[in-house]
Amino acid sequence: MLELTGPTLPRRSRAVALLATSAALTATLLGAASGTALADPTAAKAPAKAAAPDISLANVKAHLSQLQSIASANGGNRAHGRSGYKASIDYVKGKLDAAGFTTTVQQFTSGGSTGYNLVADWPGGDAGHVLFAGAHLDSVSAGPGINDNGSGSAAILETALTVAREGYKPSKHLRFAWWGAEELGMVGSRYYVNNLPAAERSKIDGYLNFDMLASPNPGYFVYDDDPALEGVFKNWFAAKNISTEIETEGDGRSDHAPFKSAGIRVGGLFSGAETRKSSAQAQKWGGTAGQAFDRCYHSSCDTTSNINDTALDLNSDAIAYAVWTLSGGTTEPGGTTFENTTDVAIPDAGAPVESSIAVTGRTGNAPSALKVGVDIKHTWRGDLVVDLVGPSGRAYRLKSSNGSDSADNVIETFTVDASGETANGTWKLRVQDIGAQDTGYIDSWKLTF
Ligand code: DTR
Ligand code: ZN
Ligand code: ZN
Ligand code: CA
Repeated sequence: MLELTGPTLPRRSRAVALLATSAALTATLLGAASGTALADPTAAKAPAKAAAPDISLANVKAHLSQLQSIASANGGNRAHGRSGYKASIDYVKGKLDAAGFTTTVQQFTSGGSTGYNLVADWPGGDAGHVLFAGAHLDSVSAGPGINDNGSGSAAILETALTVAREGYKPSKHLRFAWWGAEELGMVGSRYYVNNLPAAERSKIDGYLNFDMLASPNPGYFVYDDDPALEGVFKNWFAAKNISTEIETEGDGRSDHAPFKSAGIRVGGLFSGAETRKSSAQAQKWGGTAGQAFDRCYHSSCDTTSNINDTALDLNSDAIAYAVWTLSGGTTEPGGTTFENTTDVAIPDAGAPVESSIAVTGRTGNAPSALKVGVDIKHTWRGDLVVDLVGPSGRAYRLKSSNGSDSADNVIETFTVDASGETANGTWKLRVQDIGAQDTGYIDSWKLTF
């Protein structure tokens, strides 16, 4: 630790003799759960429950654009047994693998063609209690199936990617699935359930199904198969003053059916298909009475133009709320900490200095709410400019200079959207003193994922 020596001088003229130690870099991985000695006593506190994040509509629509492109490049559809379906599986799998999910592709045969289910597990959580969210990825052969069911597939994909980006640590184990051959009669999901050992089925606390979430003339329907799961969704919409109706026509008409038949609690959301919107429904939801919720249902016009953004956005956020609420986890602010406690002298009105932390052992990108704990001792903090530099070399401004801020020290935790950075790599704290007189040093700093 630095020893501050020298005469006591007026603030601005104080010259501080700094004895830099040469302590080795101590990038320490501290896990709050590990019970090891923690550099930051606050990390030992029970982490706060994580509030569900907003799901980016832009990101969900970007997935839909990809699915549209896939259909356009493969005969205009993404149907079971066609090249467009396997290309859809490959797209979704690629995103999940890059984000750190454990993915499995389960093959089955239907109608003489090979079908594929994609199952993605988020590492961690209580393996004895699984929260499961699914959507069928196949379209009919008549069209690209962007609402039916690119919408459900893209919404749970972006929810899964948000889990990874947030570094979410659920109490329960999270599983997501994209089913094949639903349009042939829930063939893929039934194959999955029928081949799941009873002991594994009993671990599934609930299965949430999302089939058609963005119908152009949307309704807001909630599956009523399980009162508790129904209540989670109804409460979320009620908090936004959006009335919902129970989904009455769907029994047996989508991938929740095989799970329900196996005695597993099911829930889900639906924005409507070929049925016409009533006047009363149009009164409360807007849209056009007497017109089908989705006039392009199972048609070639079920393209990216067949999407209601508001319904897609609301249903995607409702999914995130249900996943976070039902999995009872945290985005632990003190979960995994990397720290450097080596003192680094900051030259007075001089060149910037840097302190590095090598992050290892993580997967995917850094979170959108990366915590950066800074402890800089200084006698006039307004002189200081402080940046976080990610492994890419991009600088993220934490603190700018302020000539009138004469207070001592910068001891603060900053929150940075570092989701554009890989988590693993060398991170740096860059500090520059741009004002003459008054000096100090980096005492320690840390990153919490
Ligand atoms: N069978 C679904 C569409 C569908 C129709 N009614 C419901 C009710 C609940 C979920 C889905 C549906 C399909 O064509 O994929
Ligand atoms: Zn369909
Ligand atoms: Zn469908
Ligand atoms: Ca200075």
